[in-house]
Amino acid sequence: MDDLEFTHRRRNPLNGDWVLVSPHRNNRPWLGATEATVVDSLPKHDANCPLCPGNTRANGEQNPQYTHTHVFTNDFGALTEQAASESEAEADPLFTHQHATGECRVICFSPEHNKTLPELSLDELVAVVDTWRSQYCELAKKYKCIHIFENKGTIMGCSQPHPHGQIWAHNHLSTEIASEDNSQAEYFAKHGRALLADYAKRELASKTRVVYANQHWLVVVPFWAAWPFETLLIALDDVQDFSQLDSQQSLALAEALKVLTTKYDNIFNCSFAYSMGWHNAPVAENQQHWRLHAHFYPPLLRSATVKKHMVGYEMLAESQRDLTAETAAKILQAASAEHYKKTITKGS
Ligand code: H2U
Ligand code: ZN
Repeated sequence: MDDLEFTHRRRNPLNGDWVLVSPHRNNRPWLGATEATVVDSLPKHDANCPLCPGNTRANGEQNPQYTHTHVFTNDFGALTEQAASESEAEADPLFTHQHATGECRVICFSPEHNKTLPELSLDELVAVVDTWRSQYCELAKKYKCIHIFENKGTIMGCSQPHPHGQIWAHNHLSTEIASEDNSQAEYFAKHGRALLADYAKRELASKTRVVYANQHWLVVVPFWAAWPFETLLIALDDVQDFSQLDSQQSLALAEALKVLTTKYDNIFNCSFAYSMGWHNAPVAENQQHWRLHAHFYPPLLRSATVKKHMVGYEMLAESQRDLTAETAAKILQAASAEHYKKTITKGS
């Protein structure tokens, strides 16, 4: 693919979006992280944190003395179980609207205020995966579309440093899930195979963009990545949602999460901000076209503070990037799988 050295566009087969890639602008050889190490000095327990064990939240409720993960209903949830009215939504072509009901929850990943995902032990990460799984199973009885995600870092609008994620579950299909569902169903109808199964195979064969792989999971900088260090975490087995994961797949997922989030932190020796989230198949019969996957969208570009701004052309036209997916993958491949904080402790 020599023509990829010149400005070109790449298409995201999951949602149909295009990204403009300008490799001539920023693919200088990477010299490794030149950043000073950023060490945050957060306490293990913060009396003012609404997510720490034993503390009181905004609604006056007290958190239990939890020891692994803790899930509670978001006190300021964007979705509620009650619809505004019983009347049918109007289908006005210019003022179209529909009722939206659902539930929003918060998941504390650890009782320790100052730990992030890469700093959790494998067992603690398995507990996070198991919580995602049990929450999915419970909510799938009631809702069609279950978004499990994490906003990490103030740069991404995350309000609390305490390690946590969120769940928004609802009955309508969100825009992104609807378009990924259509694309994967179309691909399956045409080729008789799942789009992401084929994609994972091709990436594993070429290795160019592969960041990490184990028996059950693949981490790749997708060919169509829009964010500088965007990755896609794909289940290698024929699974469509969290309810299907067995203990081996869950353990392997914990391992993949540990390596990926550690590598992220090691790029700029800082706690690497991102929004990540799971794309489960919509709850329905016959979802063989779908493959369970997660997207990681980190905003940092050049340092612990210099982020990629999705403005101007991106807002008005389509995403644009200078750093190619292949260069980003090389940087992630070269990043150590041992967390920089551990290296400091050892070295001092
Ligand atoms: P972020 O992941 O964007 O930081 O959101 C944390 C969520 O925690 C946010 O949605 C909820 C906020 O509504 N929250 C509570 O439900 N209760 C609290 O006491 C504080 C934060
Ligand atoms: Zn806390």
